[in-house]
Amino acid sequence: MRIDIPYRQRKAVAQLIDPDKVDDKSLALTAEHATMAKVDFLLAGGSLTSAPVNILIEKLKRMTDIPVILFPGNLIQLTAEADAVFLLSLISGRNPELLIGNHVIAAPFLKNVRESVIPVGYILVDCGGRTSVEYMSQTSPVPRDKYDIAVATALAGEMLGMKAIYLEAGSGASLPVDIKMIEAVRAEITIPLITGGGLNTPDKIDGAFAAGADMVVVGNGCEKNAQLITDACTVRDRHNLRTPGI
Ligand code: 1GP
Repeated sequence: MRIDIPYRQRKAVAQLIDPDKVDDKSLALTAEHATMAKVDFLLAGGSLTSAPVNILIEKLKRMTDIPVILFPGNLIQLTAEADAVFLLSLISGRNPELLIGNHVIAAPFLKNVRESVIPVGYILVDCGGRTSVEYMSQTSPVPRDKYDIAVATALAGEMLGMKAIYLEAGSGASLPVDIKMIEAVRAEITIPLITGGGLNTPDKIDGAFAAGADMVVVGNGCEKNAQLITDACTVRDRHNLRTPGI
C-alpha cells in the first residue's frame, strides 16, 4: 500500500503503540478508541521491545482499518506486515549504523515492499532528561534551543531525499519539542513535518499543529489517559476546518 504523509493540505494524528505495553484486552480497546476518533495512522514499534511487533501489527490489522506504519526501534522489529515502513535515518546523530549500516542490512528484506518504504529524517531533540532513544542510539540530541542546527539538519535530510522529517523529543519526554523549533524547521523545509514525544495534552498538540507540524505522534499520553486520542483528533479536525488546503 502506498501511504503519503500529509503535507500542508491537512493535519494528521498518529498513535504509537508499543507491543510491550498492550495485552489483547487493552489493544482491542485502543483499536476501538482510535477507530472512533478517526486516527490517521497507527505506528507500531518501540526503542526496546520483547513482544514481537509483527504479531501486534497482525492483530491491529484484524481490529481496525487504520493504516499501520512500522516505526522500528531496531532491526529485530523489521517486518513486512505493516502497510508502510518508516526507514529512519537518525540524522541528528553521528552513529554510522543508524545512518547507513542498518539500512544496508534492512534493504534486501524490504526490497519486495519497497513502495511502502518511507525514508524519514529522524532528528532527536534534547527536551530535558535523557531519553531511551538517546541512550540506545548512543548519539547526542540537538540542543533544545539551537533552532539553526535543527533547521540545517532538516534541510540536509530533505536534500538527501528523505520524504519526511520527524522532530522527536523522545517517548515520555517531560517537554515536547519547542514550538519555535517546529516553526523554524517548518519555514525552511518543503516535505512533511512530523513531531512527537511528550505531547500529552490537547494544548501541547494544538501548539505543535499551530507551529506547522503536519502530523503529531502520541504514545505514552494515551496509555495514561484514553481520552487523549479523541482530544488529539478533535484538535486536528479544528485545524483542518480552519486552514483547509494551507
Ligand atoms: C515517540 O514520539 C513518540 O517516538 C511518542 O512519544 O510516547 O511521549 O507520546 P510519547
